[in-house]
Amino acid sequence: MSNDHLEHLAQFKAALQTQGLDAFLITDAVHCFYLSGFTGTNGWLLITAAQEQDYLVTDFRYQEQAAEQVTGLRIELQGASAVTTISELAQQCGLKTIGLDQEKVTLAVYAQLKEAMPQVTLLPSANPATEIRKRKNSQELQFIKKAVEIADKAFLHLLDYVRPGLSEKEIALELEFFMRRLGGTKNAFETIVASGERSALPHGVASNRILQDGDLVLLDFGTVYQGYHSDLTRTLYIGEPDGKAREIYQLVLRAQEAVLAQIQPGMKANELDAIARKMIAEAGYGAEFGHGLGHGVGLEIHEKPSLSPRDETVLEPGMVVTVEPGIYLPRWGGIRIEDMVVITPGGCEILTKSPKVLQLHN
Ligand SMILES: [Mn+2]
Repeated sequence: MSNDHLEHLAQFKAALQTQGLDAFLITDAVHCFYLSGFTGTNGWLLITAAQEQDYLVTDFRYQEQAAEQVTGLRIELQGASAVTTISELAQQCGLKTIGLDQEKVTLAVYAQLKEAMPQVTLLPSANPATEIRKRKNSQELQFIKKAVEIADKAFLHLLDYVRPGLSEKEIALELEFFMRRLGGTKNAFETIVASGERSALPHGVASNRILQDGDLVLLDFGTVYQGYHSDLTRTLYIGEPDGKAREIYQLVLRAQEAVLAQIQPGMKANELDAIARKMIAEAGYGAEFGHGLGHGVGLEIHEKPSLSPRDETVLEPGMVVTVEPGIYLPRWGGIRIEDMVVITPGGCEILTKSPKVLQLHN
């Protein structure tokens, strides 16, 4: 497994140099994998701004695995603790200021580090990798496309499989098993199968409710391939949809298609959100679209940028985001349609291929 971590590491070191830090400490597994290729559960990275050598600190259990997976960093097996080893490395390298990932380093670890190296200034900082991770390289895009393809195939299977009499949990299980068999390593998040009035819960995880004729069924799921996630939502109607279901489905679909047609690099994230929000509000359902339009996807299911009214990130080629407007009416139901796209120089490439059909004939 490789995610081109040497390219990420080089970008990270370049970003560090502009921050005035001698080094940066990474303690979480996702950033560790992104920058080193290491998939173990215990790996800390000490990455220097201007020195040649960077370090992965892990323990005995991962000695061989680290040697196989990691290039470009020196592997150090931790002694008494990872904290002790990091403080020894800091002294050897003559580091005076070390940035700590303020989102990930716990207060307990912060206190231990301070005690172990009183001579070093420890600065809670934004992790430069969260910015770099917004833009996916071609290898990452391949992995994401594979994760999307598995979810698409699973949805086609569901179009045959879903029928009245099944419980939401049975559907979730069938779906998850199907995606694993196609090579997905795990669920991207807890599978949402929300039927009937439960479809008004935007994150209604599968329950024991039995599907019946006249139900809306909101399906939101994804898988992980080589560490990269997919995220797909479709809403089905069991039997002949009534006028209200058709009206709301068409509104959500038109809002989504308007966004997909207008995405351009250079636009701000919140401008995309505004396109869908305006259409839905003008139709009288503004208050019932209570979440952001979408979010970045990659090594985590929710990444930057967020396509929300508050996010002013300027969109750039290589960013992968979801576009998922929805309308939720308590005691009636909800409808959401979600695709994943990658921003391209000319607009976007829609990665999701699943058909957008409301009526289920089974
Ligand atoms: Mn999503």
